[in-house]
Amino acid sequence: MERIKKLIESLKEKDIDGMLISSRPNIAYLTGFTGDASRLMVSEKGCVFLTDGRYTEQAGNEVHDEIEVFRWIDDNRYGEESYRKFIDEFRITKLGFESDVMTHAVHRKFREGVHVELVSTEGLVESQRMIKDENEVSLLRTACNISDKALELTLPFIKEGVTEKELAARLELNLKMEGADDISFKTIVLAGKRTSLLHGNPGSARLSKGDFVQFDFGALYKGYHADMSRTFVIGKASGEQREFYNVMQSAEMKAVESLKSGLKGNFPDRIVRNVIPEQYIDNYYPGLGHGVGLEVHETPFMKNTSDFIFQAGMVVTVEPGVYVPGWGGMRIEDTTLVTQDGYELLTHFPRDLMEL
Ligand SMILES: [Mn+2]
Repeated sequence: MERIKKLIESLKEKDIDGMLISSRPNIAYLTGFTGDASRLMVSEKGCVFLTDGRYTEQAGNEVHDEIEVFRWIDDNRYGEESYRKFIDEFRITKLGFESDVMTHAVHRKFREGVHVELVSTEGLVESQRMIKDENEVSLLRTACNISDKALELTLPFIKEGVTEKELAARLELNLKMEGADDISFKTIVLAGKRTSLLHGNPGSARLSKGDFVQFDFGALYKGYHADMSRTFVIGKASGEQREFYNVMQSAEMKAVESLKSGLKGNFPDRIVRNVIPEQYIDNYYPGLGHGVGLEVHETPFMKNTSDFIFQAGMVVTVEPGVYVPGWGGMRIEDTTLVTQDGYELLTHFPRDLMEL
């Protein structure tokens, strides 16, 4: 309930006396609920969790005791009656909503049927979620450990003749066998020239000697996402590949090592731009990293225009990448905890070039 109290404080500052939460990760963060198709209404006078018949029992078990669990009137998720009942009961006059989540259609229905002043808000819960507490860090640590272990178990299968799809399947099996509840996001395995695709889908082409092979993946553990990338070479690396790899490895480590509480959000990007040689700089992808937690991509986002300030407890990815269309690309990515004096890497898989 500490988290809801904090949210109510930030609502007061905006002169809002209630808020409707529709975002699934925000609801999970505030209530402990792990399902979907639900809404949460918070106010100082009471909080209600609205859901349908599929989730009432689960919500009864998971949602904090102080929050009433209520099944939609007539099972109508967007019907006004359920909301009106609690807006009246909690005497809400100004209801905040998440402007980047609520659809235009639902907003219109509310405006017509609920008769309360609707106030657009953005990022209120997300900004709380930026700073992870001890329990969240420990869940992220587990998700990252599973990811490290799964990649290690996949190493013997990474060789000439295997396909990207087969490697993705093998890695996903290993993630689950090591205890992941699910994969964190669609596994990316790309080889050869296809490595320039950044987020391409694994295909059926067979790996050949001399290919770069890029992995970007993670474990989902109790709602928390790991996110990491590694690039290998099949057989012997060429001089050019080795040089390119070393530059990208050094860019990543220098950016990671710069992290600490109080630093401005665009600083690691400046470091990376200083490490990457002139010839590659036009192919540097400017999204250097992102927050990671209940969502695989969440605030803060690290790029050259970021003006947030790093704070202890933020967990971010660092993933400088260079992608040359028709030639290939690579990134090394780690999930990293920002601390008071520096950083702690949560993913540990070796970063030195591996020729497999
Ligand atoms: Mn990432």
